[in-house]
Amino acid sequence: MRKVSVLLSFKVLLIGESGVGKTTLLRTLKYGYYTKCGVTVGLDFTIHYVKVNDTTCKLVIWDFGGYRNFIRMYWENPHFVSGAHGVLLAFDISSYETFLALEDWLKLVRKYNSSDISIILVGLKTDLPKSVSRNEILKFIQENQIDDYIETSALNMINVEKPFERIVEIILEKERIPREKNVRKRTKMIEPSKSIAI
Ligand SMILES: Nc1nc2c(ncn2[C@@H]2O[C@H](COP(=O)(O)OP(=O)(O)O)[C@@H](O)[C@H]2O)c(=O)[nH]1
Ligand SMILES: [Mg+2]
Repeated sequence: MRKVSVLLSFKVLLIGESGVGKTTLLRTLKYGYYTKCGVTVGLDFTIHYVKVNDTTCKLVIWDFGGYRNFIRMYWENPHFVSGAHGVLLAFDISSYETFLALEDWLKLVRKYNSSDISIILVGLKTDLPKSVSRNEILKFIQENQIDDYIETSALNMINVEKPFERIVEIILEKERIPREKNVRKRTKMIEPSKSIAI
């Protein structure tokens, strides 16, 4: 039987306050073990591949430095956040401030992307004592049309790959559902960049 494997490319934003553990999560994903890393200055990119059934998806993950002066830069240069297919909205489960700051990050994402953009809330550092209650997290998810919630600990290697696999599943699922007429099209549509006949 002839099978076709298609490589799809998605722009995924990894955003949230500085110090919540975004870059560490990416490095743990890449190397397979927990490593410490330096502060992200401006913006970093990581490529990661996820296979769903016969489809290989290439994630171009934009890892945002979370310092306030960088945030101003993102607001002033919409191309940083626009045209995204998915968002991993990250906070540190042991820091209530980083949870409160999610609203600002969400505003930035929503302003420059289509209303049906796929968003996963990611609670990082679950090895530490929790400062955010389950109810507050559920309320945030419901009020902000978040597609899923995943807790991870890079330190304990818990759910390191899951947010990246799940965002692909959600993006693909949304693409299958016909768009409502009034939903604005994404700046960049998903395009098959390669077809391989096996
Ligand atoms: N306890 C704990 N600390 C973590 C974890 N992930 C990252 N860190 C620490 O949190 C700090 C900030 O991490 P970093 O990845 O630079 O955060 P970013 O600014 O969001 O990219 C570093 O000292 C990391 O070692 C985790 O899963 N558990
Ligand atoms: Mg970083």
